[in-house]
Amino acid sequence: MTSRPPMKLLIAAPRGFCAGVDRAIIIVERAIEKYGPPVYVRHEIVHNKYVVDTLKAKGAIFVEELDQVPDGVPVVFSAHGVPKAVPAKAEERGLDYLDATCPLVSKVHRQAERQVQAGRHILFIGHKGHPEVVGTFGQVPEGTMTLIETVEDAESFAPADPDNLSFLTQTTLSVDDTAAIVAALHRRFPTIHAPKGEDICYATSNRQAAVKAIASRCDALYVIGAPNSSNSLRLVEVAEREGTPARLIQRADELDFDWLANVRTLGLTAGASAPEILVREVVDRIGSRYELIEEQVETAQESMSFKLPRGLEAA
Ligand code: 0JX
Ligand code: SF4
Repeated sequence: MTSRPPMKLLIAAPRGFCAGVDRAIIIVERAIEKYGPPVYVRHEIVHNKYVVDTLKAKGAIFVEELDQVPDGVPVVFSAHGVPKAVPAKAEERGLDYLDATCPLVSKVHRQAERQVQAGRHILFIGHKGHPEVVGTFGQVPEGTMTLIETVEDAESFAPADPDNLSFLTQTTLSVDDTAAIVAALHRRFPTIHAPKGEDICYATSNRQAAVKAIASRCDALYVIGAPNSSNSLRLVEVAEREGTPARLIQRADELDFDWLANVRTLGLTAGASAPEILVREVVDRIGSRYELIEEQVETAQESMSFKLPRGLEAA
């Protein structure tokens, strides 16, 4: 038997599921128990194929728009949030709907409404086309919110009333990029109204900080997550900015052992929508080729949990 070469594996913590993802998945599972299958889900409940496939096997049907949900069946809205028009339409059609929007995303929705009520124009820092951005824009009347994606956008924005602005952000952004955009906004518009707390959520910042803590010790780093998962993509960027080559993979079958040829220390983390079972799958697959020396590097402890919607609490 040939001996396996050694490899040090630094596993970041916190990683993987956040409280909003846990809650969203439980909502779909409980809805299936309560109503019986099928339960429709508008958009991937979280951006992870394994999670979606597992729920499909239990009786969930995933669609992109409410129009695709037949009359008389329950529908769940994804963790990323929806424009106001979506629950309004569901009500109009008499559909039973359950909102799995993360409470931290809903908090941003409410702040957006409040800023509009206060008569301020909102600069929303986020990524164009992302469902959370679409959902947050859908909380306020058209023309009251402008998307800012980059420092350049912040530098070139020409407001009608520079003294009547506020900004809000998507929850899953790069902490560092956002700080640079916010700094540009504060410099250009000293009276701009800032959100009370951070809009970037605890899970996003903790996962980025954990990657930062290990990246410089690693020759390469894998992030387990989906290509449409904003928070997972940000983790790849964090590692790369520390000078560590990093890749996003969904599952163990995407591991590239050629890429690992000269790697002595590998970093590993998982986005907020990636289940721990996939971390174990990846570790086991790497372990089939290398003698692994695993080290978990914990930079924060998380204890956040969110209440379930009424009617779905455990019996
Ligand atoms: O693309 P995102 O990071 O916003 O979503 P994902 O990967 O499904 O993560 C969990 C849901 C996050 C909502 O804020
Ligand atoms: Fe909520 Fe943050 Fe998780 Fe998004 S990443 S679901 S905002 S806790």
